[in-house]
Amino acid sequence: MNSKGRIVIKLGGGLITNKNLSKTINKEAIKNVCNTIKQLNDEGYVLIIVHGAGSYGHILSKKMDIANGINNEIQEQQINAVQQIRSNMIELNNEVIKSLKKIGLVAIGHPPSKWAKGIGKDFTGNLDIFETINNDKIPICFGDVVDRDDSNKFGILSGDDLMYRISMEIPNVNFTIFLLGDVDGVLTNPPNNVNAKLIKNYSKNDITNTSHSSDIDVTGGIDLKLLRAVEISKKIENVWFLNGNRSERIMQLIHTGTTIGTKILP
Ligand code: IP8
Repeated sequence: MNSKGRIVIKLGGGLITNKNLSKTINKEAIKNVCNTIKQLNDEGYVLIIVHGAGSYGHILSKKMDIANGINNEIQEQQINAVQQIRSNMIELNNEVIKSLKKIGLVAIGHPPSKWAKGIGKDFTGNLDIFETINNDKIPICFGDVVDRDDSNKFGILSGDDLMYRISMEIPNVNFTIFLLGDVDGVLTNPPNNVNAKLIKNYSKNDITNTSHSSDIDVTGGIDLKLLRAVEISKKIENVWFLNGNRSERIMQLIHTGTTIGTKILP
């Protein structure tokens, strides 16, 4: 492990897809963020990538009530939907891997449905796959439908829970970064509110009037992200929410320790 340490970065589903329209990808955003990842990799940082599901996962999960586990009345449709969502997620993951490959980076996808069980931050599964010793193969995983050992049979493991466990358990993480799609960081009000202002330092007791669009999002939206991020910040000094469309801010943060965005405090 080199002295620069690791960066754990989540490409939010709202950044890499259009969340409202089923299976619509934002290739330009993926390309830009991959270029930044390349720069970081060239500078010797070891990266771990997590990504969200956006419209490749949340819409069908919502429609088929996947988060609440098996429902005998619609069991058959649900089982088909689970297969469909898992395959959608691998497709989205492959788009990110392909985009990295185009610029000379090798990323290895680790679909959680194949190695993780259970939902929430106490899911089980061997996290050693993320503990790469150099930066020539970047591990990448994503929020997914996973099996559960209880009567629910399946459920949704969010990329935010993966961010938490990876940041807490893999050694030498110096930065944990959540990239958002359309905002500069955590805001005081939903982004469409004219009074919305950027919160530069967020800690647990800060009140935000977040807009968790539960009609689309089947995990916890910004609320779950914030909860996990605060927990991560107890261990990792640099936990940030940034605008994923402003790659220069990611570089500025890594180089100077600060930028426009929200720093999460314990
Ligand atoms: O977007 C959700 O992951 P997230 C995964 O990281 C699915 O919360 C399949 C909806």
